[in-house]
Amino acid sequence: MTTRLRIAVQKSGRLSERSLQIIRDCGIRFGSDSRLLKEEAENFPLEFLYLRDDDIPRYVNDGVADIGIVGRNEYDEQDLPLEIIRDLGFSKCRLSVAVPIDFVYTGLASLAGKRIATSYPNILRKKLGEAQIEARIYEISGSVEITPSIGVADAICDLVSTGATLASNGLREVEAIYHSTAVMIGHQGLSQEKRLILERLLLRIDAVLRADDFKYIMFNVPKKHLDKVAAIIGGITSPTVTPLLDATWVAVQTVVREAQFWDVLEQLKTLGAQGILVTAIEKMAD
Ligand code: PRT
Ligand code: ZN
Repeated sequence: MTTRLRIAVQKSGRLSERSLQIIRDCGIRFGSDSRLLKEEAENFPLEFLYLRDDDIPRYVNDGVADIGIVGRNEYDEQDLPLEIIRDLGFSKCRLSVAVPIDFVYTGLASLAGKRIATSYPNILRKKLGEAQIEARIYEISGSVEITPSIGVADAICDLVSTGATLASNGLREVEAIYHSTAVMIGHQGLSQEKRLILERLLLRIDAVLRADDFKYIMFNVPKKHLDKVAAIIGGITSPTVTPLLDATWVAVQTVVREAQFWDVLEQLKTLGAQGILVTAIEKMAD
């Protein structure tokens, strides 16, 4: 029987689609039939387990799955001895304290002696402990945002992305205590065979993630500005420079970090760059 690496992915929810997309972008084919609990990839020794996100760290810890994709919040809340293999960067959110509009909040100390409802008691307890604040923490598994209005809690600590849910429940976000993204977690004692499969998978995942971080740009610029252009774009590798028919100009091709892209673009314009073309990169191996 061939050894397969088992990956636990959220069955249906905020993490599902992007988790599966990254694997698909790695050239791995599978059906992703959400009615299934388990399926095998067609062209890579990988097997999927589709589970509730809360269950993923435990399944990985128990060795039922070898690796899994969860929000870092879930990983830290459960505090199991697992390894974070990669930060995948998507599903960004924060765990924030929110209070009713009329609550006078001047800092975490305002929570002393209050009742705080949350689905993340361990992360909250740790944060309050560091600030030496004692409060009553109520663990609630869902609809945390309604607890102040029904008199169950004075404040809440919940995940936030846009903040719309808090606003529509008459709550004000006052302090982010924790930031999260989706992470790939792994069992610490993987067999040598599974480690090798994981390494093959990571080679692909890294190429996919790197590609997301960069843009490929091409432009023409007066040759006399080449030094300045090189200083601006920095590049992963030295830019490719091609002569043009007009000997006073050159064409340049390179990659730039997505985060710096707009700055770079503005600076290139001031150096007289023309015909700037920008394209997404599909894969980018080291
Ligand atoms: O069924 P299952 O147990 O698998 O799923 P779930 O309902 O427990 O989890 P799910 O799919 O809601 O979230 C999975 C993971 O997505 C979380 O553990 C976080 O890591 C991440 N994530 C990112 C979020 C959000 N953004 C988010 N906005 N998880 C929850 N929310 C909630 C938020 O608390 C609020 O109630 O979504 C609501 C909308 O948020 P706003 O701020 O945009 O209004
Ligand atoms: Zn869940």
